[in-house]
Amino acid sequence: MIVRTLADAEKSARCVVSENWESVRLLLKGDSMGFSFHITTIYAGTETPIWYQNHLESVYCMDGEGEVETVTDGKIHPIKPGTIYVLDKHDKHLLRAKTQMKLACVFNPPLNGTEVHDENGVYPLDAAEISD
Ligand code: 9YT
Repeated sequence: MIVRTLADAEKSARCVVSENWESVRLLLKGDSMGFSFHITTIYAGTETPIWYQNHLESVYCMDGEGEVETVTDGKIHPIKPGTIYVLDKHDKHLLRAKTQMKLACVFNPPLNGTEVHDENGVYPLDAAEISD
């Protein structure tokens, strides 16, 4: 069994900080579960272009308010606590946080651990692994 706390993970290499967000990666590829699980904080007032060409992601909003715009059709999806959005088609999108948002995120395949977005909002498949 694996047992971890968010408080401990926040103080470790599992906490990855980017310009618009920070992601505490509680489960990763090294845990051999077939998915990774993260608690992500999106900073208020930010817009993040994302296009997970190599991953599927489900995102459940626990706190805060924002929206997702899907780039192909310009559709705007409001996001608030209790909403899940699922990028089942590797959807290219813009994530806008009106207030700070707390999200629970699941990735398949699992992230290695150190991924940050490249210039297209993509996570590569060959990022360095975190396995502590
Ligand atoms: C919702 C989203 O994808 N935000 C970017 C960070 C990502 N969730 C992560 O790496 O935890």
